[in-house]
Amino acid sequence: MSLIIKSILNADAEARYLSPGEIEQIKRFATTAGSRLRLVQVLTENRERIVKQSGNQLFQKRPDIVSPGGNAYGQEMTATCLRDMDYYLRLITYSIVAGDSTPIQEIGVIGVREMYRSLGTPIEAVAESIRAMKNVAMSMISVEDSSEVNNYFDYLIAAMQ
Ligand SMILES: CCC1=C(C)/C(=C/C2=NC(=C\c3[nH]c(/C=C4\NC(=O)[C@H](C)[C@H]4CC)c(C)c3CCC(=O)O)/C(CCC(=O)O)=C2C)NC1=O
Repeated sequence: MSLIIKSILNADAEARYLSPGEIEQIKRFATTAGSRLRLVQVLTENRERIVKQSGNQLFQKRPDIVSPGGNAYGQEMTATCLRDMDYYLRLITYSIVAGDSTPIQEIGVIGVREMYRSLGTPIEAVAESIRAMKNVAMSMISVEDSSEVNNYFDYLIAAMQ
């Protein structure tokens, strides 16, 4: 859900006009639209590089997960691991567009612990992979654009701890 839709639904639920605070938030959302879309473009265009580089960093730090007995051992499982990383990067781009962490939360966070527990996937290593993607992504974007992106990566990392 985008910030605009969310504000409208909240206001309408109470049959009221948008509050000055909500209008201010939407104004900020509108002023940052250009920079947010630029970010999404960079992340989208570089998705393969981001996932590959961070995947390599993860496997260097945690060789156990790609060793025999590890959850991402073998070509197919390693590919599935990288696919999960790509999923999370995609959810982050959705949230940057929406200006709202709801897409990350609803698609990628709710139930994630239980899911990874049942798959035998070490969730702290998934968090590590997202931390690596954050660092690689940060090296591609300007400092002034980075705080918005940082927030969503951090939100996801925190949800996995
Ligand atoms: C968009 C929302 C969404 C998410 C998040 C998602 C995750 C997801 N990851 C899965 C598997 C998996 N996920 C991993 C990931 C890893 N293993 C590790 O050791 C690493 C730490 C990590 C990579 C960073 C692996 C290896 C599997 C396969 C496990 C197995 O089949 O035994 C599965 C089981 C089904 C399948 O194999 O596709 C799901 C549903 N699916 C979704 O639709």
